[in-house]
Amino acid sequence: MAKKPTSPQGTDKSAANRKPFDPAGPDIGGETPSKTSPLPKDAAISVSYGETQGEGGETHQVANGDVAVLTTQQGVPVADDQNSLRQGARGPTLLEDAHFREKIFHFDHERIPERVVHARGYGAHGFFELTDSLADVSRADVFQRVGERTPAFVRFSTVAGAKGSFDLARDVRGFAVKIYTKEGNWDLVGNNIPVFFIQDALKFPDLVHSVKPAPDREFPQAASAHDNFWDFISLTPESFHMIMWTMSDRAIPRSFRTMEGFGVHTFRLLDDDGNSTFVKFHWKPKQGLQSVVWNEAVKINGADPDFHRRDLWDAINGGDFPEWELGVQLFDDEFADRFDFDVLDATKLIPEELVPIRVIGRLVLDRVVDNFFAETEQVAFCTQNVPPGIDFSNDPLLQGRNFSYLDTQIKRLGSPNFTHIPINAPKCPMAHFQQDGHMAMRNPQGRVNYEPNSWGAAQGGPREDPNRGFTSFAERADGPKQRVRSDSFADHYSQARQFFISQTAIEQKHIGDALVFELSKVERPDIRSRVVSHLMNIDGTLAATVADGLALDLPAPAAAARKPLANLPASDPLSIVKNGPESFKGRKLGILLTDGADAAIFKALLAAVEGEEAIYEVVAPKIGGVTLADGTTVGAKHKIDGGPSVLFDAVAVLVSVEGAELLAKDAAAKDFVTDAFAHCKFIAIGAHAKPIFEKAGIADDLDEACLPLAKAADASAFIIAARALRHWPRELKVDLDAQ
Ligand code: HDE
Repeated sequence: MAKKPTSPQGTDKSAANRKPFDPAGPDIGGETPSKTSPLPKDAAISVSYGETQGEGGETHQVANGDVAVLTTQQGVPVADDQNSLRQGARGPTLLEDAHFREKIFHFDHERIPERVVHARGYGAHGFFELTDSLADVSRADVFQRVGERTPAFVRFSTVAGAKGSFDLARDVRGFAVKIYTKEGNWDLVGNNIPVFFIQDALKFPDLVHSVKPAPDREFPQAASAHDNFWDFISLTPESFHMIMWTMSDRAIPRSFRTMEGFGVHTFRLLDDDGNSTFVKFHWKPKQGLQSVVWNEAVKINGADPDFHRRDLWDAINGGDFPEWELGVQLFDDEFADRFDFDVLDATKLIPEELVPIRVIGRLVLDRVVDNFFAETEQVAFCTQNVPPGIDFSNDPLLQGRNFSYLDTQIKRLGSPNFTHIPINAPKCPMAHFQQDGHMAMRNPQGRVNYEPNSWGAAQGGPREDPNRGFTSFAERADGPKQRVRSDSFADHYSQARQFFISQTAIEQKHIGDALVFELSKVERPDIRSRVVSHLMNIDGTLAATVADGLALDLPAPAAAARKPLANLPASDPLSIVKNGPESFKGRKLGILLTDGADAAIFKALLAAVEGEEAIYEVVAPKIGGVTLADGTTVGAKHKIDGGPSVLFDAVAVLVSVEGAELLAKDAAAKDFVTDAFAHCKFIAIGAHAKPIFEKAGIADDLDEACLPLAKAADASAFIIAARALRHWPRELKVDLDAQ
């Protein structure tokens, strides 16, 4: 605390009588480093410098035998990190204080620009393991040897929100994978949705400007529910297939672990002879697909804005390593020519029924980052990073991305040497003549930094290798220079309709609800109406539902660039509900517990959870935990108002008679059960819990997914039932829009 000056600044009449101010104060018990109180042996302030320092294996200077001495960036030991150097105890700070200047200077420069899109992300390390050789169609080294593991880093992200926004925005999720192959890094920079809003990269800045906060008011944050976005969308019919996906529950995933990933574009694979096969890449989660419901997402954002990153961190640290299969859809020119749509159009997918997915490997995430900034923030994905054996198609979106990613990394990371940062550096040998620039960590050695040269093999440096090196597919390209969109890109609605009819009834309802919600935030009625005019071309019932939800007259269908639309059949892989998990594994049970609750039932519940390889957290009236009827004490993870039921996949309410009486008066406890009920979760109800449900007003509505937890044997029956994750028929009873 600052001392009130007793004399004009700059004079220090009483200095002789005063001791220098020690912010640690006398009551810290000597645990703060100071000249007079040496560091305790277990003081956790030592600094690890990672790989970039201490290269010669030298040890840091050590105080008292085992704790590193705090130093400046120059390695100068620091004697006092609590007080800047000043002239007299109350005098001015001296410019001479190099430690102070260095520390503040560095702090002032800690921030780098956040990503222009996908700013909020979370990364983890793991590996890719080949399970089926692709040597028949690709010479890529990573696809040759079954069983071989290649290190990988993955960054998941939301698109529109700022770095500090919340995890459960209704948004596309980035699914960017860097695989450190022996022939260079392969960046598969994908999303959790297999199509995109636009067909030409030239429109990307417009799309992103429209969804980001409006430039005058800088809101809304991390949301597409506003005029600018829907204005742009309603004038961009090619976006409507993607809109069906982003209005579906795909845009509010339960976890990064429960979403698919897609390379989106058509790529090429090249074999040793330069033959090409088209390919689309898919990541299929072993955890099954799962999403939350919108009302839940809104509440999760308040209760835990870090819901997704915490989930990934906890799962990996808990040894539950998330895993995805890598699948490929392979096809040739002949298929491309006869397919109803253009395989170069990123607003279209290829249904799995037409080109089945061949699983060729698995991606496992088994290590969290050591340092968020160094790894997750500094990782620089570039779509152009492909090793020999993988190549690009002419998809205009992909071609545009190949420019954008390299360009943006220089802006973000400040130097063309961002490849020298450990997370971006290949793990295979590199040899080239590129040099210098800001922060160059590696430069050519010796006299020769050009080629061709005549210095011979020993001194002349690396040489190109036409056999091993990267080659592009020798595709013939011809035609006039022009700004046109191919007619083969013109059908904007058929696959949107296919997506919609492939959903279960509850998923279709959620799409309608999402559209009504989003458009209800749009202020201009003409924009709302224009959106519905496109829905008319997709599904008449959906259009009517949305129009009704907005109290809008049904508009005429928008003029379609191509008619008639193709009548495509439903495709099961497009639904989340049809591809859900088969167990409660990796899911989280929230147990609302009070003092005096039945110990045997509690233990049975834990055993059932453990048997399913799921996890649980205890929510209690006090964070200190509870004492069960048999005297066992149980720690709590959350106090009730800090652990709402939206954080869990299913809930159990196990209370004593007194506990129920207490909780029946508590708003947070009542929210706990009403939300679990409204979000269609499975609920286990202990013998004494009824008063809480009565006071919450839902006792008479309880259904077959609200199971009794009156005896120990009920526990396993409950967890087995909860494998279904949600009891969707309930939603039709609790949602006004559905009645
Ligand atoms: Fe990106 N995108 N994008 N994008 N994108 C970026 O690169 C861009 C697109 C995707 O975790 C930026 O490093 C253009 C499709 C992911 O670091 C930027 C176009 C897909 C990430 C950029 C697209 C993606 C990005 C911003 C239209 C799915 C996060 C920061 C042609 C296949 C990567 C950065 C990470 C990030 C440009 C469209 C996925 C500006 C021009 C389609 C997962 O370069």
